[in-house]
Amino acid sequence: MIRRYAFGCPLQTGAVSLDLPKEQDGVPFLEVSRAEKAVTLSMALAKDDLIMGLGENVGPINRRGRRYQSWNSDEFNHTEDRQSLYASHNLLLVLCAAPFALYLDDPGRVTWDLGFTDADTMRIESENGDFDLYIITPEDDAFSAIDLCRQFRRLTGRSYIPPRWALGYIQSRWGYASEEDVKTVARCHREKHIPLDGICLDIDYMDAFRDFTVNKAAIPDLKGLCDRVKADGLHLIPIIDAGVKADENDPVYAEGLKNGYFCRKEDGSVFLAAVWPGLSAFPDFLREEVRTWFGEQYFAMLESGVDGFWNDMNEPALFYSPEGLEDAYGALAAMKGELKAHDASFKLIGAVNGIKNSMDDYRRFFHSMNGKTVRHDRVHNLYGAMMTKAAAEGMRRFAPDRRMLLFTRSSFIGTHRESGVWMGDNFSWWSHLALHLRMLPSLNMAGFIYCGADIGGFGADTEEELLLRWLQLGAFTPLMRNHSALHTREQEIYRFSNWRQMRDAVRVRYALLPFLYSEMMRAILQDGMLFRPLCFDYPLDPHAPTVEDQLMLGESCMIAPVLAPHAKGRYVYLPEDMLMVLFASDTQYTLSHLEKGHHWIDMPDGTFPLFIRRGKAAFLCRAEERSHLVNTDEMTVLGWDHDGEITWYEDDGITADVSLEKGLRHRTFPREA
Ligand code: MIG
Repeated sequence: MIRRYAFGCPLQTGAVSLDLPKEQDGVPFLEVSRAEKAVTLSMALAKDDLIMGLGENVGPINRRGRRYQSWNSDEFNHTEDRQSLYASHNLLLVLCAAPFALYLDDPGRVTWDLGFTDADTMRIESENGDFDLYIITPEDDAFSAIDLCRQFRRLTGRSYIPPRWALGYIQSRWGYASEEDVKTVARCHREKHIPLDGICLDIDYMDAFRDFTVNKAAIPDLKGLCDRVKADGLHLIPIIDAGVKADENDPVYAEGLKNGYFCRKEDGSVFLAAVWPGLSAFPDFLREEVRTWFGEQYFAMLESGVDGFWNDMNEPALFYSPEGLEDAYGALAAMKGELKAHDASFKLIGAVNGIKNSMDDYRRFFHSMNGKTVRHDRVHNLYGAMMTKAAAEGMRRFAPDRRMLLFTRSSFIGTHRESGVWMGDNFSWWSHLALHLRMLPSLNMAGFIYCGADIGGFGADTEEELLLRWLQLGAFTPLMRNHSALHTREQEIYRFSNWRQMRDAVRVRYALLPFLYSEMMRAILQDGMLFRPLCFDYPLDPHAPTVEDQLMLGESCMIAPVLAPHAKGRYVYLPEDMLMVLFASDTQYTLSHLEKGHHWIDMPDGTFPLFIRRGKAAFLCRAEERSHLVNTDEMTVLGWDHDGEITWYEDDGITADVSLEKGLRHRTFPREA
């Protein structure tokens, strides 16, 4: 059951796709209070109530005891205390005696105090005070959390469906700049027989970081390169940034300027801020005509043969505005000679650091929404979502029948219908490997099924063992991309001495690919989740809510990867009897029948487990070096006590029009002893 409550004049975000009538009664469960514009919703929490959701954020799966802020941020420092990352997914699940979910459809700043200030109280505050609040209550007692998420998806629409090849391994690095770089990556994977399906181009492919340009000196013929890459069974995925270089010789800028497509300041002039290309203008993606126009800019590269894009810097990230820079210089000048030793460095650094992604700048420019002028900060969290909508709609117009790969850094609810997400700039830290695991279910709750983190870690220098363990988690995530930052250690698999074990993790992924694709598609087409916390599936198991380092995967499986250095194994909790498949490679693995309960499990370096619930099954196919070569002609069924009937989903992996019924396949196997 879903009910809508309107507060003030809700801004139309497009997040929700069901048109529900406004309730006239008071909001259930929550106490409502107002202070000026702001609205606060609060509720008393009982000791064991669990709070989950909020999509892309740091912290535990059970978010109880913490605070968060919906404010899309270009934040490369994903430390434990971060209250915001790049996205705002205002879905919260309150799993208490009368479980419910709430969705706050508000594009401005929202703070979530989930038992932080007062352990027994939850307080949610909307700064705008104008929003639609949706309250979802269970329709089904047995699986209430899963059911709440399913209803949320019915409210907000079906999740994005990537092409099947997007489940292949993707290699990326900030720094690949030329045709030579692309060829080298392809060749080195080939030489060591490391499976690969895609190569990402980061900003270095552009001409001076200008959107929709290609540096001709480094890539003289993009179409020729795409053709060659395609003939090798690979796909190119270039990046696009939100800001458009303010240069009248740039056709995108000139056209946007002529048509009034950029965000403006109060005095009517175009708002400019520095990002990678230098001073740039920001398309007003909140307007439909601007989205249509920007979406068309993707066409030329699509014509050259690229099969997808990633959208970046769309919070939007702002290095500084000319005004902000002036203010900082002014502040520094005023400090000259005046600073006292004990606070000098703080004040100096503060004045300079403050120019980046500054609130002053976010208040300096305006959008036009349905003919009304709206200051950016009121709708900040929609910006990346609307850029990505522009790209998704453009690609759909370009090739209506074909699926394309798209993933974005910034998002809002609704983006899950158009695109995948990657989790942004993590570090090569073991703690971020664990963070990757914990963010998967909360992103899935919010509808983002096609997602993943930068494998190996983006910032800082990766270590061989960390990359290996990360690949062993990434082997199960829909987006499996190795990506790293400029100036960090190069982390392509082939550079490491234990590349064989890393390759074997990727080969396991390819052997599982038809199974994983099937599980992902069934989750998407049934408004379900691919990754779930254990307590979703075992609501009566008192230990399940405490498990933050294992996940249910699809209908049949559980994962429990190694997340610590030097570990030769780990403790795993089995909520029921399971078959453990301990992979050393796609063809070498051991099977163990394990009973419900706690187990220490040896998982030496090159090995990693997949657990299959008793009575259910998974299957392996023959691994190949490209995903399109992996087929279901032969499969090895893995299971314990299953009935020998395998049902899976399969399609051509590229046609946009899909249906669960048409895709379901069955095969019978002799029952194992
Ligand atoms: O300011 O394009 O998160 O994946 O490599 C950094 C360069 C801009 C941030 C993205 C990262 C990408 C990087 N970008």
